[in-house]
Amino acid sequence: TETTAPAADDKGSDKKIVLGFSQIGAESGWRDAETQSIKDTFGSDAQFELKFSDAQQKQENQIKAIRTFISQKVDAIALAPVVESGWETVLEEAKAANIPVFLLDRTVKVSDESLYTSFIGSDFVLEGQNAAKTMMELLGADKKVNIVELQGTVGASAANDRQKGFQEIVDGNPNYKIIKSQTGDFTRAKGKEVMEAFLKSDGKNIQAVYAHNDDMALGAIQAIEEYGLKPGTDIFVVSVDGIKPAFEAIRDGKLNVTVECNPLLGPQLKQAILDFKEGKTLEKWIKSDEDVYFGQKAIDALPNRLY
Ligand code: GYE
Repeated sequence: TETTAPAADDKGSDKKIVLGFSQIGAESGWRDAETQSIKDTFGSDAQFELKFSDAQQKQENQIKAIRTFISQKVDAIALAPVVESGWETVLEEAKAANIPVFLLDRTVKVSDESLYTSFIGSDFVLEGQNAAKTMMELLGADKKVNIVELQGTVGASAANDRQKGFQEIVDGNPNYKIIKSQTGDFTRAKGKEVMEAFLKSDGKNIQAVYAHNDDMALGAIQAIEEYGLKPGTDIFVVSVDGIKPAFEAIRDGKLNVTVECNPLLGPQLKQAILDFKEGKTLEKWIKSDEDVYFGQKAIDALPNRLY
């Protein structure tokens, strides 16, 4: 009888699944946590090989990376798209090469939904709504509140939809008004800079800050302190993400609320790729479960935060 083991290649048993991941950059604590999650998940699983590319915030670099992945004939592409528009051509190229594309954490606007396999990420409209609702709940819906908004990267789905959801709720209450809105590019440094300008022009007229991510809120908190006011008391601050430094700021009374957004997407991405390989039908949107944190609940949760 035959006892010879089949050549490894026959069964494909030691042929790795090659994943190309085009990451946006390293603008926030949230993104660093996501990068780590992807590296941990795929680095610790011998069936996979990860090709990681950092776009340094530039869409053109992401498009180049995807083209490189296509020419390397990777088995799957993961893309965290810095902005929503401008992806049609390169996604068509991936589709023509039969390579599935998984959108990670931000979405794209395309006329043909078959240009990507699944979007794995959060409901940003809901996050924006939750930020506004919690602000009204804690400050009182009948109080007059002038809000300044620190927006995320211009053209990013996370910025567009967080603004949309928040605005929807604010529009339903004549006491609440967004008086200034500007991008802080999801970074702490820019968040601080923009907040300084807001304080300079509107100072005592600002009752609340809505930041599209925690890093910008942390920058704004610094600006408020340097201006001589107390963040969390004189000016209410709410942001999105739920990174550890945000929980610490809540504990210290400087941040009022953080709306959670899960960056630990590695395991879900891995499952999606394996399901796809087995021919299973995937959800078009693989959503994360998320919470809203403030007060004692945030303090209690701090020791167990994973990012
Ligand atoms: O909220 C922000 C990051 O795309 C959901 O990007 C992500 C956002 C996140 O830089 O901190």
